[in-house]
Amino acid sequence: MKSLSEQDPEVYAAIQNELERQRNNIILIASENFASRAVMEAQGCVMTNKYAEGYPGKRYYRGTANVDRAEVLAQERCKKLFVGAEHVNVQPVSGAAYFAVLKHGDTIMGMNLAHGGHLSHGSPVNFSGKMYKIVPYSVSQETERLDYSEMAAIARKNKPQLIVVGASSYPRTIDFKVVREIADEVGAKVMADIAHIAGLCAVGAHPSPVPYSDIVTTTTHKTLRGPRGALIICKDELAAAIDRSVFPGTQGGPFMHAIAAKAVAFQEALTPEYRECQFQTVRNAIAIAQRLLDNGFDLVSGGTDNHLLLVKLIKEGITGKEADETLERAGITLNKNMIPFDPATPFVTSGIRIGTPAMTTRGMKEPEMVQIADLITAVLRDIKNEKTIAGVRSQARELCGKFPLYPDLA
Ligand code: DSN
Repeated sequence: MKSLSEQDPEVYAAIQNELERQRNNIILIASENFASRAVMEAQGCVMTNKYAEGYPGKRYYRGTANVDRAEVLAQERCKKLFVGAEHVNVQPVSGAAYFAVLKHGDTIMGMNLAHGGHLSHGSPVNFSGKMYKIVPYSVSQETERLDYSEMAAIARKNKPQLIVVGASSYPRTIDFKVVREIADEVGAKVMADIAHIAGLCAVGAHPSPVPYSDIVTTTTHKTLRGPRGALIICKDELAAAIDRSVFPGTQGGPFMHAIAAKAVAFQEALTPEYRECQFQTVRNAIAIAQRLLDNGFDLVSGGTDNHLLLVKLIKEGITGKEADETLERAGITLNKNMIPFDPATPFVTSGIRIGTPAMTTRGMKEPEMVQIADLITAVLRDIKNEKTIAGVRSQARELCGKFPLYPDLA
C-alpha cells in the first residue's frame, strides 16, 4: 500500500494496526472470517469507480461490459454453489427481500432476537419491527432448541404472510423442511436467512434451505469468506419482484468492486479445500464445546451442531460483558451474547458466543481448539487476576504465530 502510506499516514497506520490485531489475537467472533488476498484485491479494484444501475445487459449507464461480466460470473458461480438456486441477485446490501413479498402491516413470524434471532427478523428497533406486525417464536425453555410444534401453533393462530427462519446465535441444526410444512399449512412464504451458516449449507455441513424456501438471504463475509456484502436466492416466480425490490426499490448503483470480489469468493467456495474447511469449522466448534463442558461450563442446548456455541455464565457469577472485555485483554476476541431467557440486559448479558470460522480458516484444528478452550477457562476462572490475563495473552499470541495470517501482506 505504497500510495496510501505516502499520501495518508494516519489511515495507513490504522489499517496496519488492524492487520496486527487480526494477526495476533484469537478471533472467535462467529460472524467473522478472513477473506483471501484475491478477494481483497478484487474488492480494492477499479470497479469501485463504475456506476451500473440495473442488471447485466440492461443497465442505465454505458461502459458496463466489464462489470456485467463480473456480475454474471458471480451469479453463475453462486448458482453452482447453492444447488437448486433458480435465481440469484448479488447486489443487495440489506432488507430488500421483505419488500418483494410483503406490504406494510403484513405479519412476519421471526425468531426472538434474545433466543438467537437477528435484529432484522422483527426487532422493534429495526425497520422490520416498525413496518410489519411481528410474531416471534422462541426456543423451548427445557431443550433450548427450536420448538417446531410451538412454531406451528403460533403460525396457525397468526396466519403470517412470511416465516423467517435463520439465526445469528443458534448452535443447532435448523430443520428447514419442517418450517416449509408449517408455512404450507398456513399459506405463508418461507425466507431462510442463512447469513451465519451459508458456507456450511453450500458444502452440505448443514442441510440446505434452498429446496424448501421461497427466498434465501445471506451475507457473503461470514462462513462464506467473501467480501462484506449480501445476496438473495429465490424461486424463478419471485425473480422479477426481488430484482425490482433491490433496484430501483431500495438501492442505487451496485458496488461492482464488491460484486467482483463475491465472484472470486464463490469460485473459492467451490473448491475441495473450502469444503473441507467448512466441515473442520464444525468439528472445531464441537471440540471447543466438549472441552468447555469438561471444564465445567454450561452451554446453551448442551453443545453445538454448527460453527458456534454459547456459554452460559450465570453459574460462574460473571456477566457476558465482563467476560468479553477481559478476554479481549487476554488476546481472545469474542462477543457477549444473550442466552435464552436471559435475566440480564442485551448490553450486559449472561453469556458469550464463540465461533470457529476465522481460526479454522487460519488452519487450526481440534488440538488448538482444546488449547483455546483451556485459555478461555483460565481467564474466566480467575477473571480479576492480571497475571493470569497477561499469561494467556502471551500464549494466545504464540499460538497465532504458528498460523501466519496474510504472511506476505506488508
Ligand atoms: N452482527 C452479526 C453477528 O455478529 O451475528 C449479525 O449481523
